[in-house]
Parts: sequence; structure tokens; C-alpha cells
Amino acid sequence: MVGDEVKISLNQDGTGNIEEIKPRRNYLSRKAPRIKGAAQRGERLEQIIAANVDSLIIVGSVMQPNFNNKLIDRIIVAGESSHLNVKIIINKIDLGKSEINFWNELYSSIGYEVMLTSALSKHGLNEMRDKLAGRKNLFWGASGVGKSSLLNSVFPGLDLKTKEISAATSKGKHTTVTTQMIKVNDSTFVIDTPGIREIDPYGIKKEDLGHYFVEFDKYINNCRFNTCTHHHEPGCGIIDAVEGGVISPERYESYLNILDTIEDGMIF
Ligand SMILES: Nc1nc2c(ncn2[C@@H]2O[C@H](COP(=O)(O)OP(=O)(O)OP(=O)(O)O)[C@@H](O)[C@H]2O)c(=O)[nH]1
Ligand SMILES: [Mg+2]
Ligand SMILES: [Zn+2]
Repeated sequence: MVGDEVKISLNQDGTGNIEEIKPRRNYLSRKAPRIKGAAQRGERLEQIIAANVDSLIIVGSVMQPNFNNKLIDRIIVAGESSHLNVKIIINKIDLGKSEINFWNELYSSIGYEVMLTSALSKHGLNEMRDKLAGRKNLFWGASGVGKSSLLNSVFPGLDLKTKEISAATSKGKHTTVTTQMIKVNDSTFVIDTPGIREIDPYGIKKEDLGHYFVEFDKYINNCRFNTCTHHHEPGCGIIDAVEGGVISPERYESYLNILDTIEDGMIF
């Protein structure tokens, strides 16, 4: 996988063989996406995106395509369950910013670093470069939000392929097709990935999902049952906190939305 540390042996002709894959410190994965049109048989397998990552940089855009908080929350769950440091970039702020303050404040208030950027007007790019320094950073998000454009703008010379989004659907065209890691200086790496349409986090049980919504943590001990899924159970500390206005309804809705896609009693 991208990010794996391996031992290789060199052949005389300059090619090499992988002899050993070092144990992974962590890795990011999701359930392998459904194949369009194909009948789904059996379990969906785990698809590993990259290994040994320090920061997961989740990228969304103000518009073209519209900011998709549900997708962001799903990616956050994948990152938290892999114990990665998670940061959020809201790109294309040159296209308008007012509605974005809401999301900026929401994610900041629960402890995530949020960067507002524009690859076009260059806003926020110095801050972005500083936040990436000394780490292995994986960029993930929907197609067309500007992951490759941002990387090109921050690290001149990268020359990653980018393409305009579809005028008809305002969706990206899946321009980046393979995941690649690039060393941008002695201690900093970036991993550009293909845009995703959907993400189902892999290997999460219903009763564990709440742990990957970081702001739920304080209230989970108030739940009457320790297997509470914060859905309908009486005496639920999370539902109380949502009703009391201390957990955002948008985040709780995302939680329910993901919970709904986890099959009962299964680690999927
Ligand atoms: N207005 C504006 N357009 C941007 C900005 N960043 C990127 N774009 C444009 O958005 C389009 C998509 O950018 P990409 O960098 O290819 O997006 P991506 O996230 O890498 O997309 P995939 O590789 O398909 O996942 C391109 O036409 C970019 O020029 C920005 O900050 N502002
Ligand atoms: Mg790209
Ligand atoms: Zn509960």
C-alpha cells in the first residue's frame, strides 16, 4: 500500500523485490465501494487507502461541488477510528464564504483545525503549508473540491493533473485516478487520492460509532446502557445533549445516517 515501509532487495538490472512489509503503525480504509450495476454478493471487503499516515486532511469546497457535511462526517469517522490526526480544509472560498462560517465554527468548536483556502486566489496557502510540515498528510474528499489544485499551488513543481468540474452536475470528473505519495521536502509528505463518491467506514460496530464523534465523548457516560447506540434508548446522554443544544443537530443527523448503514451485530 501507499505509505508502507518495506525492505527491498535490488537485482543487478536495477529492478527490485519487496522482501518484507514492516508492521503498519496505522492505516486508513473504507468498505470497498459498490460496483455500479453489479449484483452485490456477500460482504464488502476492506479497501486500504494508505498506511503510516500522520494527518488526514479532509477537503471540501464552498460550492462546485457544494459543501457536503455528511460526507465530511463519514471521513472523520474513518480517520478517528484509525487514530489519525484530522484536519479540515474548506476550499474555493473565492466563490463566496458566508454559509461556510457556520461549518467553520461547528467543526472548530468540537476541536478540529479548519483551514479556509482558495487554490485560485491563494488565500490560506501559507497556513496550509505550515500545518502540513513534518508530517505524512493524506488528502481525502469528494471529486472536484480541489485536492490536487491545492497541492499544486502550495508546492510549485508538483504538476498534479486537475480538471474543471462538470457544468451540468457541478460534480468533479474523477481526475486523479491513483493514490500517490510525494515527498515535498526532507520531512513532509503529501498523499493525493482519487475523489470519492461515498464512504462506508469499515469495521465499526453500532455501539462503537459514537466514540468516533469526538464531541459525544463527554456525554456518553450519561447513557443508562453501556451498549447504547444513542438512537432510541431511554436515558440516553447523547439524545439529552442534542435536545439541550450542546451537540449539534447536524452532527447527530450524520451519526444516525451512518448508524443506519451499519448492519446489526456485524463488524462489516
Ligand atoms: N474557484 C476555484 N476553483 C478551484 C479552486 N481549487 C480548485 N478549483 C478548480 O476545481 C476544479 C477541480 O479541481 P481538482 O484539483 O482537479 O479537484 P480534485 O479534488 O483533485 O478532484 P479529483 O482528482 O477528481 O478527486 C478545477 O477546475 C480547479 O481549477 C479554488 O480554490 N477556487
Ligand atoms: Mg485530484
Ligand atoms: Zn446513548
